[in-house]
Amino acid sequence: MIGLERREGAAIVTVDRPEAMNALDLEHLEALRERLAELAADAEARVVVLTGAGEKAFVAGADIKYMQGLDVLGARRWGELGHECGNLLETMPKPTIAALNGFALGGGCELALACDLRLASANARLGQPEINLGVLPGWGGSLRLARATTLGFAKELVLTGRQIGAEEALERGLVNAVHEPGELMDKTLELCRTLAAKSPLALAYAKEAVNLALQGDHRANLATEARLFAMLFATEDQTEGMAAFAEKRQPEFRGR
Ligand code: DAK
Repeated sequence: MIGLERREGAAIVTVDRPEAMNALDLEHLEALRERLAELAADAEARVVVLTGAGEKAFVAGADIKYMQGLDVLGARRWGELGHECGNLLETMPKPTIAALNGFALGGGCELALACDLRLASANARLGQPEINLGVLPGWGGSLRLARATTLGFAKELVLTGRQIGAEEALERGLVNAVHEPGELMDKTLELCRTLAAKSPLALAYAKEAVNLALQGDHRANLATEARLFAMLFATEDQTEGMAAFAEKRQPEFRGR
C-alpha cells in the first residue's frame, strides 16, 4: 500500500511493500501517482515527503518480476506512469523531500532524484543498476542524475550499475545530508517545519524558478524569474515578510 500520514504541515507518503523491498509494481505505482496528484492540489500539505516502510529500503526499484511480463507497449505505458510520478514530485508547487531510509535503486533512485531535496540515512544505498537487467533508467534517472551531479558521474553509475553509499552520495551532491538511521525522520520533520514556516507562494515560485536553471533558453528563463519575483509583490506574504524584517520580528505567512 501507499501510506499517508500528516504531521505539522507535512504529508508523509510511504511506499509500504517491505516484502519486496518496497519495489513498485503497477498497483503501487498507480496508487503513488494518485496520492501525489492529490497532494499537489492540497493546500494543507505544505511539504511532501516520500519514504519507504521498514528499515531496509526506500524503494529498491521498479518491480523486476512485474516488468518481466511487459511487451513494448506495456513498457511504454510503464515508463510514462513512472514519469508522471517524477514530474509531479519535480513540479508540484511545494517542496518535496525524499527521505532515503535504505536501498534507493533504479526507479527508487529516480523518484528520489525528482524530489527537490534528498536526506539519506547513513545506511542508504543508491544506484541505477538497470544496465545489469539489460535496460536503462526509464523514469528520468539518466537525465536527472546528470543534472544533480555531473555528466561523467551519471555515466559511471548508469553504465556500470555501481551502487554508492550515503557518504559518497553526499560528496557527489546526490543527497543534501546524511543522518543516523534512527534520526532520519526527526531530521526530515525538522526540515519540513523550516519549510512550512515560509510563504507557500514564495516557495512555489522559487521552486518554479530554480527548476528552469538547467533547461531551455537562459535569457527567457531570467525573464521568467523576474516575472515570478514581481508577482510576489501582489501577495500579503511579501508585505508581511518585509514588515517583519523592519520590525525585527518573525514573519507570520498566511499563503495569501
Ligand atoms: N523488484 C522485485 N522484487 C524485488 C526487487 C525489485 N526491484 N528488489 C527486491 N525484491 C524482492 C526480492 O526478489 C526478494 O523477494 P523474495 O525472493 O523474498 O520473494 C525480496 O525483495 C527481498 O530481496 P533480497 O532477498 O534480494 O534482499 P537482499 O537484502 O539480499 O538484497 C537488494 C536487497 C535491494 C540489494 C536486492 O533485492 C536487489 O538487488 N534488488 C534489485 C535492485 C534493482 O536492480 N533495482 C532496479 C530495478 S530496475 C522502464 C521504466 C523503469 C525502469 C526501467 C525501464 N521503461 C520505460 C521500460 C526502472 C527499472 C528499475 O527500477
